[in-house]
Amino acid sequence: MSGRAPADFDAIVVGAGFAGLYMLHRLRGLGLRARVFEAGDGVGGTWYWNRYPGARCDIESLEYSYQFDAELQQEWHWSERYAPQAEILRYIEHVADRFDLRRDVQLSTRVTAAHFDDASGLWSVETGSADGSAERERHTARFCIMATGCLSATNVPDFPGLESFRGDTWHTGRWPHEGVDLEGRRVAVIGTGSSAVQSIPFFAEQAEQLTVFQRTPTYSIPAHNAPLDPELEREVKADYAGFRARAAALAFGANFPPNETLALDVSAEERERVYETRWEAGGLGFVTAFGDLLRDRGANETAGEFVRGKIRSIVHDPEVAEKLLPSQVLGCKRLCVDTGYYDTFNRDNVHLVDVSASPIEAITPRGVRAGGREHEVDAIVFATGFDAMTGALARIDIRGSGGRPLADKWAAGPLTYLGLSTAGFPNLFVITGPGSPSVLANMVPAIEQHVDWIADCLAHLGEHGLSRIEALPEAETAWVEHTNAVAQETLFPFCNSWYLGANVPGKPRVFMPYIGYPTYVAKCEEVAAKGYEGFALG
Ligand code: NA7
Repeated sequence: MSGRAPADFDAIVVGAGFAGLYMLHRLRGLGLRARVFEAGDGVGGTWYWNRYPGARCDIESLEYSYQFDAELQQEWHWSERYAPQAEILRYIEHVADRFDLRRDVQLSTRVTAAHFDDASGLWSVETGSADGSAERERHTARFCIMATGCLSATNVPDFPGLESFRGDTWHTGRWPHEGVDLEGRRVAVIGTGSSAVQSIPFFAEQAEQLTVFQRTPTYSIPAHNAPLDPELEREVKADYAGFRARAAALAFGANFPPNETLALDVSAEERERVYETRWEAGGLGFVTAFGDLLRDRGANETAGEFVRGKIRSIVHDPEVAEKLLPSQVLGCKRLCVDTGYYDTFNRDNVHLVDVSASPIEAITPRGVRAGGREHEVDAIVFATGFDAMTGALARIDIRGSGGRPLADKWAAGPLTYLGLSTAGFPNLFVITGPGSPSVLANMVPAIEQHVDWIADCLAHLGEHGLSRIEALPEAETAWVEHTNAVAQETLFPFCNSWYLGANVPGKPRVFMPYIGYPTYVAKCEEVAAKGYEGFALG
């Protein structure tokens, strides 16, 4: 690439999860000098941090893996239908070793700032040790690539009195590596999203008393997890590429393709039969049981009622069952996938506190106060989720051309072109950023698609003697409008989900992911084929 001011690196990558590691591999393949900075003491991103009991992927393991290397995907053997956290972390570590990635990954290093310098055309990236103890350092690079993850910035609500609590507190997304012994303890769990749904059955087995504080009841579909079927593994591995291609045409998995039939076009008996089949199959494929479940409230209501019926049949105490019944649009918050979640509420040592009408008032030295009553506990688990999609970027002081802070530009919600890039921030890329399918696709293939697009783009710049790329404001505006318009055609914007930022008080309410993975991929390919349409190259 021409016109280069000397830089420490060609590219700096922030984060060493699935995205950062593959990005490094591709950058090396282009002969570029790259450095990855990672706050954790190990690689793995999400799967490094989320070690709470029961943590596992809600996408099936044969699909939740890299496909960039045919040998890698043949060699690796998953032990279960849904891989547990420890196994996914082992896989990522294996990839890091197999492709000799670690020597360019600087661990225990938090990126605190990234500033674009107009004069040199370089990014200046400031790092410190993850605990803030070591001196800050600055490194320059022509390209800065944010592989910071969609669900990495943890969210602990600002409950009054939080600091006064005398017992232990943990967030599911920052679970202690040495584990936690709950034997004989009274434990509170705040939240009933995926992390809570996966961990509550484990906590209930250990703790003396478990009190679950539920603000919104959740729809959860059984995982029916089991050892991986060797016959299925053989079949998939016989034509892994074909399997991946079929999966790429869908959002969440090749095994349960969407049913195009509309729920309201069939009889009640037929709907029941289809829902029962999907329930028995288990997992996220439930939401694609009919073609209109995320488009038509009446259709959605039939699926919601089916799940409510299941909850009533599983939970013995009708009062508890009633409290557990979700009423919002099914699938509008990400569905949970569980093993024994609802059944856990049949245990004598598990108590459910509904805080939907009267929110948690305070954390006291001895417990949690809600509805005017203090619930005494020895430990509190915050299963309260993440500042999703933008949180990790917001925690870095990112400034673009003219010193403009990204926080200012995104004050009313994220603005991107293709979720990859934002106008006014030249040579900055975001992997699976807001405005891309990301969390509404299978994350690993979505990451590979972004990384490949970015790598091909850098190769294009190099081949043409160019050193700068920046999204055009008009292309960005059109993309944001299109992303919103697509979302408005669905039921997604109609509940308080983290897709909308609704779980973080004060966060602008904007639907962040792009709905429609295949359409999105086609658009990215078209943009590249047209010489990076919508970008200014220089
Ligand atoms: P989620 O799905 O965001 O769940 C967080 C939970 O915490 C959810 O039930 C929230 O209730 C609850 N919450 C948040 N703030 C409060 C307050 N102030 N009071 C009471 N309850 C609260 O996070 P997860 O970690 O479970 O899962 C995140 C994703 O990871 C998941 O979707 C998968 O993709 C993997 P709310 O629903 O907002 O009323």
